[in-house]
Amino acid sequence: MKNFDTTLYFITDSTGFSEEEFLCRVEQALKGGVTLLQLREKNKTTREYISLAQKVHEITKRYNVPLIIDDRIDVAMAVDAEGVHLGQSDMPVDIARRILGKDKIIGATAKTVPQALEAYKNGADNLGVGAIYPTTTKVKTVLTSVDTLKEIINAVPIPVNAIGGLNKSNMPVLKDTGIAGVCVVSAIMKAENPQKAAEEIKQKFLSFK
Ligand code: TZP
Ligand code: MG
Repeated sequence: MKNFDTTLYFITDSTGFSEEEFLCRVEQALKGGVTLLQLREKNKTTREYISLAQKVHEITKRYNVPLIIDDRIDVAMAVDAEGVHLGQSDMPVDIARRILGKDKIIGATAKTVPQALEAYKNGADNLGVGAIYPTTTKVKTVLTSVDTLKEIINAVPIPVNAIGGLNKSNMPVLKDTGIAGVCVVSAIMKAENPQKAAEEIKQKFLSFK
């Protein structure tokens, strides 16, 4: 049985950071209590993506936190990451499951109940739903209402993380939704102190969960 904790799901964005600064921030976030970490790179070559993923994996392993690779099952396999996250234009979940096997974590993006049900039926372990708020992170997305989020949570038995513009101040919107965890990029990545930011976001989430 796969055992992973979706409470504080941190998605990285290396844009604007030197590799050294990026890796340092990743480690600080892990020190702050991140429970699941996704490496998300949109502009790297395959070789660059693998190289960075290897370095990030060395760090996440020390903190016993699963490493999830965004979009790319080849990169995930190359570095023996613990899982992948697949969007609606990425490899279909059932095919990824066939290739990766039952032990890897496969997460999927869902913006509607039918998408959530399909991902679950095809073998997804967890879902990311959003954007709940407008985001400054570079992503093609539309807003998902909290009502739709609740419908998705009620429709599938797998953990759902909310994503998009979330920070410690606006997170209470997730109260009473049944959400399994919060997913953030900039609230940790761009924080003055990523460790403190992670600690505070986690504490806030657990205070109303
Ligand atoms: N998918 C929907 S919103 C988003 C992704 C990858 C980005 C969220 O970033 P932030 O900085 O936490 O708003
Ligand atoms: Mg994707």
